[in-house]
Amino acid sequence: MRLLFMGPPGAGKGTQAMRLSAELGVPQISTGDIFRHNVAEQTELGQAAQRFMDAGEYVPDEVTNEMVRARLAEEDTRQGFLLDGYPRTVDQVQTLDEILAELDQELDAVVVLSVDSEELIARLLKRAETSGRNDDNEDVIRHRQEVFKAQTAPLLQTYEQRGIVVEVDGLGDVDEVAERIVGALAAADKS
Ligand code: B4P
Repeated sequence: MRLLFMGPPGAGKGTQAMRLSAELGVPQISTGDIFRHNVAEQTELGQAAQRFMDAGEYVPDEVTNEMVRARLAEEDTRQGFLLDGYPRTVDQVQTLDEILAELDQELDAVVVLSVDSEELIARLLKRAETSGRNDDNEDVIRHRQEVFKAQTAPLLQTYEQRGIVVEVDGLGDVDEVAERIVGALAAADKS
């Protein structure tokens, strides 16, 4: 199973991807988590990413693409993977296509979580109380929503044209949304 999780910041990508990856027994690859880990460890990659993340901007494509290319070359992705938060730009979509072609792999589905913007902001402000993330404050949260609308939302069309989008309502409690995702993948004959 090779899946992408897409949706605006706060839609529940990370939350749901973690659950589904455990259920399916395939790795969750969250570009945000990998960046945060590198920032915490103060690696070169972390230093390259930090100022973009703190400002709510995307990390440059060259940096992000190389990181994903290296991760998808690892052995544990052979039976499948769940990409969470990648691709987010046109360039990343093209690079992912190239990487998968080189590996002779194809995506099975793109799970798109939709949630209205005020709920997104409320969720992220709630997370801000405990996360310690520099990008969880109201101004940056609002900016991240704008960046998503401008750069990532249009990419959905590309995957819609390929007929692999599975849209799921992300409102409701975490268990409810998880059930919806599994049901929607089954209905689309993707599980
Ligand atoms: P991410 O780590 O992907 O952060 P995010 O978009 O905010 O989503 P996240 O997965 O954390 O939140 P979720 O919706 O699960 O990216 C952070 C930064 O990294 C980006 O701004 C960028 O700088 C950089 N980056 C990452 N990928 C990149 C890429 N491909 N290219 C360039 N730069 C990149 O959950 C949010 C909150 O909602 C949580 O607190 C959760 O508990 C809560 N929640 C989830 N489901 C809920 C539900 N059903 N009900 C109530 N609350 C819920």
